[in-house]
Amino acid sequence: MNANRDKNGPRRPTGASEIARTLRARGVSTVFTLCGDHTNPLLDACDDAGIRIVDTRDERGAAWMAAGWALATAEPGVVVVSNTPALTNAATALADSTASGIPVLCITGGVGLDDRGKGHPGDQDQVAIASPLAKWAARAAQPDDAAAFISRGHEIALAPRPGAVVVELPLDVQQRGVEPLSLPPPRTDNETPDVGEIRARLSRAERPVVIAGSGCFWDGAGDVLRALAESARIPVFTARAARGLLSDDHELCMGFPNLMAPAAQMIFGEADVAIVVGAELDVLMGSGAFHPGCTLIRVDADPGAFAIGRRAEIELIASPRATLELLAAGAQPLDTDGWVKRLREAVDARAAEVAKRAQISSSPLHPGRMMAEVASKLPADAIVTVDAGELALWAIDAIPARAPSSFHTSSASAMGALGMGLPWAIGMKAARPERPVVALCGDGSFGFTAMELETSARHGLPVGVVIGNDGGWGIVRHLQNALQGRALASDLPVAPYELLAEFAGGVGDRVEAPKQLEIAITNALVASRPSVINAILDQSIQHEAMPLIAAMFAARQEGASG
Ligand SMILES: Cc1ncc(C[n+]2csc(CCOP(=O)(O)OP(=O)(O)O)c2C)c(N)n1
Ligand SMILES: [Mg+2]
Repeated sequence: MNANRDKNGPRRPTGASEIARTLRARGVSTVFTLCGDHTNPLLDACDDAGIRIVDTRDERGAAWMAAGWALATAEPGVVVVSNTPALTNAATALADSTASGIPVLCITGGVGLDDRGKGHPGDQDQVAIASPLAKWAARAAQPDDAAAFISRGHEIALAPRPGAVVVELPLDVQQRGVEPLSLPPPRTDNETPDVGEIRARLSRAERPVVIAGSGCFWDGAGDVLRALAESARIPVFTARAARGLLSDDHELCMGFPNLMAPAAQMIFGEADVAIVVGAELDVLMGSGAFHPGCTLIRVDADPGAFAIGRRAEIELIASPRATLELLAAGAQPLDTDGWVKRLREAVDARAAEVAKRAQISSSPLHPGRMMAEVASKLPADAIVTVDAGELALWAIDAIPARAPSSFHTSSASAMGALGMGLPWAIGMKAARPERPVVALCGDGSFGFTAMELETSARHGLPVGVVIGNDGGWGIVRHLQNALQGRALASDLPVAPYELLAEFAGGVGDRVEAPKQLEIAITNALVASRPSVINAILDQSIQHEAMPLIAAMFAARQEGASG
């Protein structure tokens, strides 16, 4: 118990209580944590301030839950970890959030400043450890300044380009008495972007396209994106955190601009004006491989985005929301009916191909049938995370994004890390309890953070986990076989993962046939406890993109040895 609380009369503010008050004032309602002696005062103060504490089983899980919270709300997620080993555990999730542009504020405790250099456990330089992983890492050494550091950290995490911020709070900084903090909110620059040149180019366009990326999500630009698309009749692709900002069901939405999708190949080969807003032109999007005749226009609040991919003719450093709003306001309908129709046909033809997988009735399950079954049961507001290698290819094909913040895949994260599917899902459920949340995991990926099932049960944050169990690190195994002629260190047992649900107080099912999966998924979507559906897959099936991926690796191998 807080020593200050025992005394009668008003409590004296401490570093910890001012931080908790500041977090609350900034709208933070939930923190994810795993306890430790060096954060007790802060957790105590958070509870006193009415902040919900979701305690987890591993700091990696906690930090990924904070990232999930961010992806569901467009606000920074907050994670509190105890000290050096807790920070290093969280490191993968923090690094992944920074790399993927997801705002997370990580507060780490630390040995008291007076105790430094005396051999206390955890007395390492956490700022040095965090610096390469974080957008900003700092130690709050003065109790009176500590809340200001946290406030600043919260702001920096969300500012373009978002990322993880780490603030170390030594124990004594949390405990000492302080003067209450009063911080004026920073002024925002409301300068109006100059969109004259973009408007002029757009007015002459015959085959325009907009690619909206994560920057549109963080900037709350969904409504203006839709307004521009509809008023100017421009087809739109959505990438990463922007998936679902314009529903995949909308006639002008062409889905994710994945280089392998026929509609994406059409825009790279034929678009005459491409406006890329808040999106990074990474390798999944062919690094923005538009043909030379296409005028590429890039808009981003962070000019760093322009450094990756094809150079643009026009680069505008501006808020995606403000820019799209201005473009929508002055937009005239373009004569794009033929262009939209051709793209639509390409999208629909591909969807029809994928839909055929719903007819495959073999057992063990075909991964395409598994995805078809899941997709057919998901309500439009469901949130899906995908955590796997090859399984993600099947998921990207089949699972539509019909609402903002509804589809998140680890393989689209900038690090390509595994293990976030379940913790992301739990963080999202904490933020959006009214929406069904499903994590689609590979059997390998699930293992990294499976213990968080217990967190999900204990905190009443039920998520459905569907494991595509191919008894292995499937995508690696397929590539090893293709490139080296044998698999090595990539087999796993076809383990009874459904039993883990029971241990955690949830519901487990092992399914091998489509009908069983249909029943299990229907139940999982309405369950009040976590569910684990262990879907046993036919290991002989490989996704049709695998030979292409293998050829890419083979070409690189040749290049390296040639
Ligand atoms: C943290 C981490 N470790 C290792 C890898 C390398 N890796 C990429 S895909 C993959 C296999 C994933 O297996 P699984 O989750 O079972 O999905 P599957 O490919 O079988 O569908 C591995 C090990 C990684 N991306 N991230
Ligand atoms: Mg697997």
